[in-house]
Amino acid sequence: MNHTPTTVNSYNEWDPLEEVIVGVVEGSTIPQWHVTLEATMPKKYWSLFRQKGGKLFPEGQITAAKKELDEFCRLLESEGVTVRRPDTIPFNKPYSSPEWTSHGGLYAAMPRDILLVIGNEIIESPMAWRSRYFEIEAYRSLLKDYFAKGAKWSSAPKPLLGGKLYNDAYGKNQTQDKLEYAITEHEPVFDAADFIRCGRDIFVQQSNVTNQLGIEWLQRHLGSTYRIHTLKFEDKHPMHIDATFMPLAPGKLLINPERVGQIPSMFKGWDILTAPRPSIPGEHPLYFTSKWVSINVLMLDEERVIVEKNELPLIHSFKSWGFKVIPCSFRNFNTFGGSFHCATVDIRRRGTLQSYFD
Ligand code: DAV
Repeated sequence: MNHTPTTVNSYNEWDPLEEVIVGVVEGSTIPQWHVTLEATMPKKYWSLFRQKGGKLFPEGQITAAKKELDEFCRLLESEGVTVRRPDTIPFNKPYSSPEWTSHGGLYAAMPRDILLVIGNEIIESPMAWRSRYFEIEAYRSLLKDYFAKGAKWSSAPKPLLGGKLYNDAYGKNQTQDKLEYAITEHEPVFDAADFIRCGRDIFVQQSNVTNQLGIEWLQRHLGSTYRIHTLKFEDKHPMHIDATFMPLAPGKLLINPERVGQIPSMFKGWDILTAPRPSIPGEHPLYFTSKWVSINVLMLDEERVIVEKNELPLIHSFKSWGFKVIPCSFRNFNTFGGSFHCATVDIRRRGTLQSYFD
């Protein structure tokens, strides 16, 4: 077997990007209604999830998003990045476990949610949504290929997603000062997108898909080489850190001003880049996120950043902070719940494990 230690190699969000997985949107299915959606999804679309869970998203929206994704892939390739795609599978098929059933899955549009790359290791996340239980299927051929080429391939303990994992009382007694979550500590769960990597230091938020046991599992799995820091934000519906807190390069931290109050003391001395308000129009459908998906950008290295073409205030800010902006159309993809960071997972960045906080 040909073991190339450099096949999978990524420690942070900014070393020069050499290879990336970009999601696919074909087969995207409306997730079935569940308390974990109640805790995170825009109210405007609750009735859609309730009524149409298990059915494909409208074809026109899928086609428009696919066009942008394909264009994004061409852009990455023109910047010298190798692009790999997951398999296209239909997610509108029901399945069940001994305890529960799901009308269908979700999609393979957001590799950042499901795969966590730390160094030469790819970790499959134990995701909390029942509609994402078999999502990994779309990535298995890629994972087998990376494994054959020498990558370390792991999976967190397979969660059972039974009733005890969920907080059925969610929303019924929420008070101003105490944040409650839709999930309990019954078993470890996390989405990879609640973690953001800065070399030896990894930052995470506890959320409606990531519990303390999931965070503890990852810390013990990675061992003392890495330090996982749990951060708290002013976000009543947390799910995924990457529209809130985005370390972009050594010494440069992009923040969502509505959610980040106190800057963690470790970031003393860093430039704190306060994102301008998103400019996405109110009528544009965003089934899964807030408008702050605007700051879900992808770094190609410490300078080049891919930003949605219509986010003019953000583009202006990035330029004034000294970045080289690469604009790309992605509004129709945003509809499905993410932007350039969510739609990708870095497989290889040219760099080594370092500490940025000593
Ligand atoms: O609405 O801020 C966006 C992140 C999606 N992965 C939000 C969540």
